[in-house]
Amino acid sequence: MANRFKSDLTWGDVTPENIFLNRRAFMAGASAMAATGIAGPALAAKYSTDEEPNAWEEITQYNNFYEFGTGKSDPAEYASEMTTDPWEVEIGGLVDKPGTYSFKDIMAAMTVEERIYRFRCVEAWSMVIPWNGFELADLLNMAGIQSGAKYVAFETLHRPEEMWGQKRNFVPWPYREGLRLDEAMHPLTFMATGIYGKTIPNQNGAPMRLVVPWKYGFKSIKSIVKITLTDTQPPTSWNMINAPEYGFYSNVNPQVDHPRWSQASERRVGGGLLAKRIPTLMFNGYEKEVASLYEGMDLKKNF
Ligand SMILES: Nc1nc2c(c(=O)[nH]1)N[C@H]1C(S)=C(S)[C@@H](COP(=O)(O)O)O[C@H]1N2
Ligand SMILES: [Mo]
Repeated sequence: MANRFKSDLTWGDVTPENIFLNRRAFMAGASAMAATGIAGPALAAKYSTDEEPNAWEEITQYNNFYEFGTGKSDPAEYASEMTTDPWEVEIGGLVDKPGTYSFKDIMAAMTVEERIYRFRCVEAWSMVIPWNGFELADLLNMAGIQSGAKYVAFETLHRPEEMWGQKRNFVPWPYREGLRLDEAMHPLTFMATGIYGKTIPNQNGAPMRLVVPWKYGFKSIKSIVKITLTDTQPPTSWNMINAPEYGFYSNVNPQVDHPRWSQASERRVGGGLLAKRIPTLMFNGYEKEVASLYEGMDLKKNF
């Protein structure tokens, strides 16, 4: 456990050489790589885990993205119907520079780096994913955070003609998520635009999706079109659907069980259904980095 944060490694160090070489060739290709450009190994290291990343196929074919159906393979099957170019993100609320930003302009202003993070779904499966993207803090700072801002609200694209799941209303669309401002500004909080150095596939939330590695996966909202800074806690989809089961915070916590199942352990996807479950770590292993955000809070009450 002590080693989980040791990380002068990038995924190239823990995946087969040939893939790494391809990645280097890819990086050498001087194209600006709008969606996936990698800033360089130095930036990558600090927050990445040295656990072995899941395979591309696992990461991109076993998904939750209810806009395209509730089956794990539905997103891979249907998400190609979503148009992601052009893409605009409306940034508003308590910011100095509210407006509609094109994804292209956002990428031009951001420094893309790699982060290899553990990812833990509330359903008790997990993966290790080598994301590319930028810190959410950089984007919020670009918009200019006003002093009254306390929360950040996010919304996913609502376009039922391309997202057939939105024609059923068991989720109040658009999918919504939110963070406290200090959570949103934490350096681990990431906006992913790529995986394994490639443009992020639609089923994983193209062209940009949130990744909050110490929280259950449903907080990591996909295909974001709206970001609003607010002074009150925003409504969030799973909390609206079932508040007793899905709290606003939803920090990974092996000591607080879901009402219908234990959260003490998890199944690492790819290990096979009969593989031994692994223990779930407090804050998904990011305790050292984030515990101070919740000092003095009752984590059973504020689950
Ligand atoms: N818009 C939207 N975002 C979403 C979801 C969703 O259904 N719609 N599912 C969430 C859940 S439950 C999980 S576990 C992760 C899954 O991300 P992945 O498919 O990239 O692994 O996305 C989250 N973000
Ligand atoms: Mo999830």
